[in-house]
Amino acid sequence: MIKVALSGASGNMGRMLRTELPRHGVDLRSAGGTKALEPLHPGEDVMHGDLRDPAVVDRLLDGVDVLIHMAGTSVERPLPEIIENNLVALHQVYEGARRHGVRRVVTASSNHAFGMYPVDRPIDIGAPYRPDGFYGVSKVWGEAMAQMYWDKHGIEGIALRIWSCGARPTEFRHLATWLGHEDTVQLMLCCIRAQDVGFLPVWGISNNTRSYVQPVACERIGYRPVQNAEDFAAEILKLKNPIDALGQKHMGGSFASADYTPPEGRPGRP
Ligand code: 15L
Repeated sequence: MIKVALSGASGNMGRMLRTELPRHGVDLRSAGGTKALEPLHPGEDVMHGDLRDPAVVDRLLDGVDVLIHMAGTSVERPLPEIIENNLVALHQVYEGARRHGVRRVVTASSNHAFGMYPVDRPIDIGAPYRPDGFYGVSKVWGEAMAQMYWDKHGIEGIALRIWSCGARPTEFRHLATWLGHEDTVQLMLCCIRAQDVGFLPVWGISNNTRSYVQPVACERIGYRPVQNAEDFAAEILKLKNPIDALGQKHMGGSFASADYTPPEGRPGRP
């Protein structure tokens, strides 16, 4: 049986996956960060700790075939924090994967590595990066790490470019970016079970009519999303869009318009 470790198990996605993956037969070890996880049932394989510490990484990866790495900073934050959590910790995780012979690392990449694309034309999986902040830049770096550890050390890597994971869409942007929970679980099971992926970037998104990416499916791992945010459009369209006008023009939404230099403030402008 494949042994799977899940980091970031106390985060939004992590909490859901920690409950759902074992229901689908996954032998799971779940790791939280600073706070201990309350076991969901007696004997649940849980741990916690700071992944910048190699001893913590060793506990996480002992006997593990596949790591689902969801830990890290998941929003825009000051650069030093992002460097510690998304670069330094990821490096420790990958070195631990080498020590323990982990076969595959599935990392949480993000749509924010592409957030400066305008929303008017869908992008495909080969689109060049256009990050919308330092968080997005850290995800570009994470994808490069995954590629390098596959090419140099033979550790397979799936970079999941996650859009907006949630139980349901709650705002206008989500009509394009939603990743429903049923699809998330299907996606993770595909990432665990697919054969010989090497390094592979995959969109983490549902089958949304207004999707910012095409195609949404990943045939290589057998991921065929079935949820569609359009089913919620009638109620979402009644709500005020919380994103400002500039953010609405970019795939990254509010991440794109934060700390943005307008044309008149750019170099070479009078
Ligand atoms: C992400 O990458 C973030 O982790 C999450 O907080 C959301 O902002 C999401 O993207 C999104 O773009 O909706």
